[in-house]
Amino acid sequence: MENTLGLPMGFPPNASSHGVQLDELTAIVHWFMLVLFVGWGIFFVYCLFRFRRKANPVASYAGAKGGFSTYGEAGVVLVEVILLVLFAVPIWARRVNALPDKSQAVQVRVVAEQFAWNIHYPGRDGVFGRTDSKLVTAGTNPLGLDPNDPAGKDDITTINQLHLPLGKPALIYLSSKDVIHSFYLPVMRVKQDAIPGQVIPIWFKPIKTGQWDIACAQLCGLSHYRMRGSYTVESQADFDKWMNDNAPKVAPAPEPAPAAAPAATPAPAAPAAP
Ligand SMILES: [Cu+2]
Repeated sequence: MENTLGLPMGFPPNASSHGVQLDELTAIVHWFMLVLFVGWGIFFVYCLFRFRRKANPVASYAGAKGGFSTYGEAGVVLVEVILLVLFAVPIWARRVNALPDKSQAVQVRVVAEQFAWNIHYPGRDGVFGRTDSKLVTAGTNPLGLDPNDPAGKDDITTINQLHLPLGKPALIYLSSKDVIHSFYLPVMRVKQDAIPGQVIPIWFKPIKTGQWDIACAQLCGLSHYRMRGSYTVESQADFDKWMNDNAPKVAPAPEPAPAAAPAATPAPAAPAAP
C-alpha cells in the first residue's frame, strides 16, 4: 500500500490532476486527528488519575475557575472562522465554482437513471441538442433528444460508456431523471450527487490513460448494485477516432427551415449547457 504523507491511507490510484491535493489534505486531516486523539487520550488518563475518588471524596460544584476556558473557547471559534472565510470559501470558489473554459474542455452531459448512466456529447458543433422529458422513450430515446433540433443531429449518445481525452479538462453536466444518484469516479477523486431537477457542473482533468468503473454511490433502488458504467481515458487521437466512429451516420445538418418550429414549442428549460 502506498503511503500518503507517511500514512497508509489505502487510497485507490490517482488519475486526475487535483487528486494529489485531495489525498494530501485527507492525510493532513488524519495526522491532526491522530495528534488530537493522542492528546485527548493522555488528558483522559490524567483526569482519571487526578480526579480519582480516593483523593476527591467531595465533588467540586464550582468547576473550573479563571478565564482560560472562556478565552480558549473564543480562540477556537476565531480560528474556525479564519479557516472558513480565508481558506475554505476561496478554495471552493476557485476549485469548484470556477469552471474551465468551455472551448478548452470536453463537455458531456451525464444523465443518471434507474439503473444506468446516459452519456450525451454535443458532437462536432459543440452544441447540445434540445432535450425534453416529454420525448423520452425507454430504449430508443432515453435522453429525450428533439429530432427536429438541428443542433442535435450530430450529437453522440451512449449508455454507460464515457470516453475522455487525456490531459484535457472534462466538464460534466450532471443530472438525474428519477431519484438521487451519485456519480463516483474513485481514481479521478470525483463524487457528486445527481439530483432530479438540477444540472450540476463538475470538472476534472484526467492525467492517466485507462479504463475504470463509473459507480453509483447512492443507494438508488433495488438494482443499485448493477448501476455500473465504464469510462475510458485515452489519447486525443484515440478519442477523436472514437467520436468519429460513434457519430451519427447522417448527412450534415440541413439548413434550419425558415419558419423554424422551435419557437412554437416553449422549451421547458432544456438541461443543456447552463
Ligand atoms: Cu444510482
